[in-house]
Amino acid sequence: MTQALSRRSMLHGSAAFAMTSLLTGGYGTVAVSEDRAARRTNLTLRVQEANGRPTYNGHSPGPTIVADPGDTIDVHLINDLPALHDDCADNHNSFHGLNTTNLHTHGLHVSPITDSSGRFDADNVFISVVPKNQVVPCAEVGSEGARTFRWHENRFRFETGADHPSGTFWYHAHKHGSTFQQVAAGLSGPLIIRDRPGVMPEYIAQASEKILMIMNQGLVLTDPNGGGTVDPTITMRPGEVQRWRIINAQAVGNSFAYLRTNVPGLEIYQIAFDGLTLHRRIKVDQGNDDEPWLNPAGLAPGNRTDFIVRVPPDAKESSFSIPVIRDLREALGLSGAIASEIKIDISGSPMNSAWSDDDTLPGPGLEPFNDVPRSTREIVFSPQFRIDGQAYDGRVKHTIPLGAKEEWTAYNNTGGVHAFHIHVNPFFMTHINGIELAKDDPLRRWQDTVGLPYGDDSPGSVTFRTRFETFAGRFVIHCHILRHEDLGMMQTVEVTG
Ligand SMILES: [Cu+2]
Repeated sequence: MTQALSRRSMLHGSAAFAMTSLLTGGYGTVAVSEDRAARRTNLTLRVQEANGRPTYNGHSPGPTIVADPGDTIDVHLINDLPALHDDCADNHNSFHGLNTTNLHTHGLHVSPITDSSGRFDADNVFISVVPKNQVVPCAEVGSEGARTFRWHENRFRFETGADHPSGTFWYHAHKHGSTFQQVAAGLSGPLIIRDRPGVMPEYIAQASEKILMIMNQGLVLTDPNGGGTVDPTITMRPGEVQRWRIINAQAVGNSFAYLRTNVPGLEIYQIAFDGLTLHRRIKVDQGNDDEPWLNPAGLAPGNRTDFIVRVPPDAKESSFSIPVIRDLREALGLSGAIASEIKIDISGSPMNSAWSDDDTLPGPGLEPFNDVPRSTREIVFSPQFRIDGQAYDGRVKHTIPLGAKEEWTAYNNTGGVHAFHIHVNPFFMTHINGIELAKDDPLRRWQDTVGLPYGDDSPGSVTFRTRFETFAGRFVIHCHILRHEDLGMMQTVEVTG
């Protein structure tokens, strides 16, 4: 049994925590309990080949990491891949260092450098964990952004704050030059920050949960220990309510994905995006092949969505499928994309799951972002996998004071599809193509990755507001079509303070 599982069973048996205070300012505005000591989640991720592909502990996806807000997550990463001695490439924006790896906690608000003691690496993607006996004859990236090499193994420590949002996150390899191939092979896994007791409506708190990862091999119903079932059958009883946490972990082609949710026989509601709970649930019943950035349940690579799925209490026995559209091609658009599917079996005696007709949800627990920041910044996704006309060179492109509030506009003048992702801090979307999203538009929301619209004649754009909170240090923004990242579509940001 893994640590994640034993922790889960232990915590299921523990008493509910008293909600005793309201923490304001800082990262968020959330109720936190004062009588709850932060705890530690430990696990080992051994990167090893299985069936000719890199895996975590022999599985793809890796085991589910489960923690509570405020917990510390310790990961002992061991790189047992064979040494390739290929870390020094003439062109740092080509595929290289293919068996060198590291670990990124996608969407977590944690330090991009080290833990608070300075002894352990945190969410630092400039770390390279090389295979045993690897020879690394030169630093990989220019002097200003030189990588730090760790031999064979490394201990990462991710310290979440007590005010960390609860939700669906994920982890994956993020070593520049091997990110695409390693994530494509399956070096990723779910990372769940559990809901604070008493915050979610009862029908969500009581729903049984499934974690679904959209991966190169198809749609995977994950096993908490790692691995899972591709294109699974999910059996539900009349009246049953389930929570599906869906992670788009693909790394091939355009990597966009969505579920065709206009299936008769199920009610599907979106309750969270990118691990951040919405203020209102949204009934999703899309059947059209909208441009993915206009479908609130559409997933750019890296995005997550949480669905509440309900079988009407009077449903009859039936079987049907939910198509999962996965755009695996390098060309534009979604038509002709490959479909996976979730098979649904409605059977068994009716059950009386908790339900509510109230659409209200608690929201992400982040301080609302109502004022327009005075500081603005523009970046341009440009042709040949560049940002602002330059391929990644490791140097700091944006220096931002800690605590800054900024409005960013990311333009896409490539005529092709890309996905903007920033580490450490999420952002609040306000405009698409310069047009402000209405207050009640489901796309006006927090997220950490966003598909960039593109036009044939003029650049597409997204505009968002973000705060650079809590953590100083260097981290990256990049295209989450990971092939593009490896080929140079990445920049280094430094938060100073
Ligand atoms: Cu891209």
